[in-house]
Amino acid sequence: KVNGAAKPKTSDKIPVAAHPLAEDPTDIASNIKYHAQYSPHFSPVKFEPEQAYYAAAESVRDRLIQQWNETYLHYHKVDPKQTYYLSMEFLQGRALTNAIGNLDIQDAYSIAINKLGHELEEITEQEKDMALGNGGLGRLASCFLDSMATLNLPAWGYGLRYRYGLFKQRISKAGQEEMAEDWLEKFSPWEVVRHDVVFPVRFFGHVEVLPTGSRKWVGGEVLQALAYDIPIPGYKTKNTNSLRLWEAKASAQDFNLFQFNDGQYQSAAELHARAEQICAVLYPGDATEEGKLLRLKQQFFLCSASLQDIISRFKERKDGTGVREWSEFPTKVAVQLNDTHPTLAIPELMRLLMDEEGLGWDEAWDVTSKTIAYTNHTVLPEALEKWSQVVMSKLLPRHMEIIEEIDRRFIATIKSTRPDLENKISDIRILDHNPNKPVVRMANLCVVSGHTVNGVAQLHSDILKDELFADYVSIWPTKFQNKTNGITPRRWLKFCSPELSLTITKWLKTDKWVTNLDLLVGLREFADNPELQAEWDSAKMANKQRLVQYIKRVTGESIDPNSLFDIQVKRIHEYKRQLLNILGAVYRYKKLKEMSPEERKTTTPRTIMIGGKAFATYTNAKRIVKLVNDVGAVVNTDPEVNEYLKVVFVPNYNVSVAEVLIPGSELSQHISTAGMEASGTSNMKFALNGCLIIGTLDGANVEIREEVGEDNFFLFGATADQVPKLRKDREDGLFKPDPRFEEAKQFIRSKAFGSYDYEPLLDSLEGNSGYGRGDYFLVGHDFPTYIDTQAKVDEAYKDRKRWIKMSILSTAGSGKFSSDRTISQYAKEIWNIEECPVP
Ligand code: B1N
Repeated sequence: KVNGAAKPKTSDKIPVAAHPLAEDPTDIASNIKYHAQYSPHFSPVKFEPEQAYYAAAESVRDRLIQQWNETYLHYHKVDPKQTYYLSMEFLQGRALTNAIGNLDIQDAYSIAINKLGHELEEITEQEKDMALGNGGLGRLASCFLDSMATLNLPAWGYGLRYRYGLFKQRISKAGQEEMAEDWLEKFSPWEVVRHDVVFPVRFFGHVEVLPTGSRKWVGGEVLQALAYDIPIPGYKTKNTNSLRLWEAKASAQDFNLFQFNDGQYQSAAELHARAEQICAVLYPGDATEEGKLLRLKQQFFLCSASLQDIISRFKERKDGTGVREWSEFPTKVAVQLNDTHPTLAIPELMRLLMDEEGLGWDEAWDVTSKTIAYTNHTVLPEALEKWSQVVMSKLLPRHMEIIEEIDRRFIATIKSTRPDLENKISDIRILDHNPNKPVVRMANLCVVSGHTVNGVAQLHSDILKDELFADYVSIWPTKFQNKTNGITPRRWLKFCSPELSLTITKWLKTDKWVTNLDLLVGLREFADNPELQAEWDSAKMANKQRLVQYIKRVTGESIDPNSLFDIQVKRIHEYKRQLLNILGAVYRYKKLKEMSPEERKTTTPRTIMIGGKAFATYTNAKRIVKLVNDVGAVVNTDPEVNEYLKVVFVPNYNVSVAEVLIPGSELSQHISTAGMEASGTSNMKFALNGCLIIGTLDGANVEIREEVGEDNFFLFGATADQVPKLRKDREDGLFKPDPRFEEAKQFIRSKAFGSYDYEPLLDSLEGNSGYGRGDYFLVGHDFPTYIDTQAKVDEAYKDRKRWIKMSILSTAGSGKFSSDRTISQYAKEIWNIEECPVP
């Protein structure tokens, strides 16, 4: 590596020139130099990896902009029906590797950057993750954007441009510490501000009745929503879609110069300060609702700005014959709500159509209900959004009126058409008039107003139909669908695991699997082939080595690449049961301690890696993080066992960390209490990368096991239909804990891992505490079969051939989990949109 003053001669010979669409590496290098010089962000003396990253990103952006403009103009001309994916979260990760890969300019860029004295891999490391999401729900939205562009679908993402995305996690003696993560600290080369795309968004105020009888929302405060666009390139296609992120602004008129000159600096810019708050931070709640006024403002801000934009595009693309019919709107627009967070799109579309465009209720309702569809991502009661009617009436008085009217009409219809449901009305109506705290139930509003409701894995969709939304199914039997989640094979295999990708391409004799993932089944016939097995083994080993380096760099820990790499990475939550994992590790450690040195030599060495962020106020989740770190500190420094077991907490788990961990994994844990994980998507990423899963019959695990074959899946634990009875037994004192479970807990209680007070955490696994009732997540029930199944894993790993075969079969069976498949199904079965390829 040669930086700064020591630049090699080749670099000096390359002319500085703008070649925005260069093919030749020297011309690309010229264009990169051009950006370093003429789009400067740093003083001119340096050209270190950081400067090289920004200049290279800007040169890649040149070509994206070309395709992007062509795409917009093409859609404008053809005027197809378009999908708008509304989401409070997008977890994009890094963009440079992805853009270079999707544009298929990897080789040329790699050479060009070498000519400038750098390594592509090194400069891509300079990019900060765009982490505008918490976990699976946000990452799913980003995988969907990649697939929509790759499938040439006219589809947009709409979100918020948070200043601070998900917090950065530091591990100290005390456990997890959170720090603000400033992804815009310098600037993002991937966003383009559209100064011509600005919409007013109102808060508070009141409703006025006009002489015509129509109603109008006036007063309050008005902020401006300004559009920032991020290009979303498809893989090997010209189509480049947009992720439009809104930023809140106050206008110059709102700046009180008089007050300012009078020295009242704060009140002079009051609205500016409030505008800044709206997009300041992403709510770090994953599955817990904070119920803050600011969050509701954020949600409305996203919905209002996006719908005004969608409506203005609908009007703009009229066919030259004059104003369009509003009844055409659902033939041009599909709006997908990513969970209930953007539910306010429903009353906002009604308001815009009635109060701004002059439609009557029935006409507006017809348009709205044919336009909007809703995806549910969780059945956890605490994550089902309920907003106080009092707060809603203050912040959004007109929307509250509209919601009341939707509720009233729904009840009237039920009363007249379904007398049998009369006694269910209080459960299924939208408003909950509980005198202590009257609320609006957002999921109910979505189900009543949307044309389609879907779950995100078969089991989850069945639970929605049979339990959560059962009464609605009897009203609208065809409204409910399943769309099993998926992941993009570009980021999650092709780009993050180049060696394995090359092996796959070689044996399938085609690289078409990248856009047709079902082709991976073709690997099955070679699963026993010793040549493929050897190549597979060495590709996996390359990924393991990369992971070894990474762990060394971020934790200082040396891990053995010949040990079994066992990984659990996801948000820390009691239902995801990281506690089961670490109790298993504690039990393993204790047994290793009890063995003779000879006996230890017969065991399968393991490196257990656990990573994930805990919501800042979720105390038990933070205790779990602390426990993993404390166990690691003891085990890893114990010379008797640390050849056979290491326990590593991987700090600050995010998308780019996942891109290193997942390819290097051999076993991954997806061990939630059955019925609680709606789908999971990292399970798909691991399986696709030839990693075996130990897991429960929960979420998409069920379908993964079906696809990879039950012999290639380490199954354990209670099933979803057994859970209610097991909980009841537990409450009734009928549960008899396995002695191994007691032993593991007792070992922690003995202070073997330090003096931190783990009593509250361990107590959540006992009698009548924890989540209200003791061991709500059934860690005790599932512990013995978990330990037995882990023993089977150890045995299987000793047989290298068998293990590699299982690994190949995991990849071979992962075709179904491409987000291309998921998105094609949404396009056909929910959105009714077609591809619109840019010529
Ligand atoms: O959505 C993912 C699923 O794969 C996961 O199983 C599911 O847990 C996740 C409130 C959520 N459900 N609900 C949320 C996120 C943020 C928030 O403020 C709830 N996330 C999921 C994709 O389908």
